[in-house]
Amino acid sequence: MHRSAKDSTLLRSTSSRETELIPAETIAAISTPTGEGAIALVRISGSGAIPIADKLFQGKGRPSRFVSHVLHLGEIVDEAGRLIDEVMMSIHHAPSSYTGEDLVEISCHGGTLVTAKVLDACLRAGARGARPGEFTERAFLNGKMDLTQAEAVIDLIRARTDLALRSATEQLEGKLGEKIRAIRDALVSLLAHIEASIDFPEEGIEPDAGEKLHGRLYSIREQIQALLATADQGRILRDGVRVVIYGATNAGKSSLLNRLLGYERVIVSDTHGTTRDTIEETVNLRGIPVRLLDTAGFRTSTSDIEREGITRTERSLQRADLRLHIVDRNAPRPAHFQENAINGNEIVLLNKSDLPEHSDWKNFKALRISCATEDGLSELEDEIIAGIGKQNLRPENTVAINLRHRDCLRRALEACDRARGGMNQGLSPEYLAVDLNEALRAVGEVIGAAGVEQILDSVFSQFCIGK
Ligand SMILES: Nc1nc2c(ncn2[C@@H]2O[C@H](COP(=O)(O)OP(=O)(O)OP(=O)(O)O)[C@@H](O)[C@H]2O)c(=O)[nH]1
Ligand SMILES: [Mg+2]
Repeated sequence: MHRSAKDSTLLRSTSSRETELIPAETIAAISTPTGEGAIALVRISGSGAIPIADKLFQGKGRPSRFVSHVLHLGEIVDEAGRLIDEVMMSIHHAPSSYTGEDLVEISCHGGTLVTAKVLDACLRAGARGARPGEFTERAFLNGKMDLTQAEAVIDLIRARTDLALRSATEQLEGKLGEKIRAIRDALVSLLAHIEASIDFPEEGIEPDAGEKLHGRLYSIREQIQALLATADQGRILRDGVRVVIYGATNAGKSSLLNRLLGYERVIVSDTHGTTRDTIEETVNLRGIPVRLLDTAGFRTSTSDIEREGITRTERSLQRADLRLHIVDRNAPRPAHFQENAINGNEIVLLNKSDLPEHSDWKNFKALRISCATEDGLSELEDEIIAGIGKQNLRPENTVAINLRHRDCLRRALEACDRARGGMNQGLSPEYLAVDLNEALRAVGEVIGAAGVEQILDSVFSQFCIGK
């Protein structure tokens, strides 16, 4: 199995200078993004990491004699002893390292070629290139973190707002894992009770004990449901809310996108039909990542390109979390405008409040804004936040499950419900035990405690190499 971190297969080192054997499962990768930077980090992990460091590093002392977690200045040399780069190196002895294995970190100069050469030297000395997420995967396999914490590493890297970052940090600290473990413990103790009644059938389940079991199952169900309710928030923090700006041509959609972004991203002009494609940008609105979409304006058009643009607008609207319907209050009410179409996830905006209002809009209840003077934009932000808030967003609650967690927890909930139904029908405890075991397995999958193999690939393949 490729993922056995403790694989004892040995490869002969390709180095001509030393003939030491390096474990095949020692991995190396560049952990910083590609491109030029002041420094880049190359990491080596596995039981061969320190012997490899000994081969490559020239400085005061050998890495194998370094104190753990201390930086040392030196040079990385190739097989022929030629200088590749001047670096800082630290070694981290197992198990006190990120991966839980011996880990070597080399900070070299950030050029693309230099970094590639340092990595190449590590590979020639016996390491193999790491797969995406393999360092974190090893941390998980070595018990340094549970699966929710490993996933939080991805969320942390991808977080675009403070709130998303706080949520990821708390998950990394193990907040979600704690809640899952509490549910598991409750399930285990409930199962123990039921299994006992299977082993000692003559004692049966007393009626009042039956009541208690019911209560306990109910409370487990509540806890699972409370976590499931955070799924929307999880999706919003990870992916952002989709807010689609739409309306007639020339209403000021692109002007609004530019205003909310704070810079001139899209072309604005008084020609009708300026924007023909959907344009997406993410803004941070009070901690919530908002994916703003500017769209092609509605009008009857003879141009194929514009019609395609309008089809795209309609498609975006179907997938919108919130719609901003913007109209020009200086112009007559457009043909497509229907008051009764206004629903919960739509905000109507009368734009160009700096200009006189057309009689069609007299007494019309809507937020009046001006992209020219920025009038009403802060009220608009309030309304957007309120609109998003309706969809289960509670910024004070930072535990937020992802899609994988949701799938596991839904299965757990279904199994609990089957067990509850079974209890009501007075089924024998064996049947209840089957359902509760299934719930236990599904809950365990969230933290990677059960059925690990099939979920690991999907989790770690989302990482970048070197993480
Ligand atoms: N006076 C005034 N003019 C505005 C305001 N907002 C936008 N405009 C002008 O209205 C015209 C159209 O603005 P855009 O933002 O390009 O409108 P749009 O809805 O994106 O138009 P299309 O891309 O053609 O569908 C431009 O000349 C803007 O300068 C406003 O609040 N007040
Ligand atoms: Mg436009």
